[in-house]
Amino acid sequence: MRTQVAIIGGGPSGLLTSQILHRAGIDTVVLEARSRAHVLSRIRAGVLEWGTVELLRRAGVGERMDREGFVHEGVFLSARNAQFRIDFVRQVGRPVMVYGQTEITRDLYAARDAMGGVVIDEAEGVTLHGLDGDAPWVTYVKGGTEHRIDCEMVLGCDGFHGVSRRSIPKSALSEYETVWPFGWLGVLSETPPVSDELIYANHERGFALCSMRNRNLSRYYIQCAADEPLEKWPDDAFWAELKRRIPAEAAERLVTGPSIEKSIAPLRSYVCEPMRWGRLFLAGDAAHIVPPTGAKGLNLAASDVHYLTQALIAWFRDGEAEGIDRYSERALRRVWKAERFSWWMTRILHRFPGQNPFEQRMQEAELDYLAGSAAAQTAMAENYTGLPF
Ligand code: RFL
Ligand code: PHB
Repeated sequence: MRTQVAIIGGGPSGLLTSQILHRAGIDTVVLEARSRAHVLSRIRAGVLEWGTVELLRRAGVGERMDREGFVHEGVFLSARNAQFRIDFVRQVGRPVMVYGQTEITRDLYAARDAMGGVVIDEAEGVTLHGLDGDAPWVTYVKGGTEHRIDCEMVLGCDGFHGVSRRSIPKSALSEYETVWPFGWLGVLSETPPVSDELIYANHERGFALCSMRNRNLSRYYIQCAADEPLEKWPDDAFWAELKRRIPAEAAERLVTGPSIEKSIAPLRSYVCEPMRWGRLFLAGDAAHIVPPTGAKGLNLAASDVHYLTQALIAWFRDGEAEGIDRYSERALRRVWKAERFSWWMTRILHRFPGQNPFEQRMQEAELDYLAGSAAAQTAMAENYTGLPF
């Protein structure tokens, strides 16, 4: 098989890239290791920056999001000495959209199918070849047979554990990483959300977050130990712990019910530089990971896709190399700022093992400052709703 662009990974980064390139007349093949049912059952991100919303609309996949998504003009933060709302629209003139990653992936698959896009699922043993030349190729096994795709570019959109980043020689990469000393226990339940807007809570027993997917689907998280067994958290224990950590009036209102999904996610900050090696370009979680506190992971994937598709369109249409040559530098400037914001949100909201009273007071002062300063709220709102592409 031959294509212009081989895309490794059929998550949001890979599908959105394929969709935008196809609309620009560029031929792509997407190789996904898992089944479509598996990809569509993942429960992940929920908050979209306004730039992500606009990118999805431009890609022709915004219709259901605009109909079913929820525009949030602000967010609540709660801590012992401060409980307050940050009004995004007042501070920076733009809201965010609450619309699940699961739904975006579904919309992207439907759009790819409608345009006759090629997405090969259950592709095993994907291997990248000839990345340092100008005629790379990719091999994979499907149904016991090995296949080969010749292409001009390879895009690594295969997440943190994918094969793409590992195909770059270690000596060509710089990696920066912090593993946080806790995880998030997440629960999805078919209950009405406790609040119209998200609540991020700093509590002495640990962080908690109230989020949502729709009017009858809630998503809640509590900080837990990264290596805790899930069996430690039957539904009753989860709800009881969540109630302790969120503001009292929210705890009173909280409607509980059986969990329909429950999982523990470790928290990591990670960046790999550069995001390009020869004919291989990395995008999304393949190149960087943020802790979920700032709701930046999917949004960073979207901004990478924006820079990368613009660069590839200029290259394929006009033979213009400036965009692909500067892709890594452009994307990384935004990546590092989102890393900083996610790191800051994580630091001010969680309980750290061995946190001493001074550090505790620093956290309280950060939150108190944020509660009382329009300047601090503007900075928070500017980052949360998304820095410009
Ligand atoms: P994905 O979604 O991991 O997709 C990569 C795809 O590549 C496939 N793959 C391979 N395919 C072929 N060959 C191989 N060797 C392969 N290896 C892997 C995988 O099967 C998969 O289908 O990466 P992508 O597309 O870059 O998208 C990134 C986002 O998924 C991620 O950043 C977000 O989910 C992060 N995130 C959040 N981001 C936000 O912007 N807002 C949020 O509110 C938010 N909340 C979250 C989150 C992530 C979470 N978890 C569980 C990690 C909440 C949680 C709990
Ligand atoms: C979610 O709804 O899953 C969600 C929302 C905000 C975050 C992280 C996750 O910061």
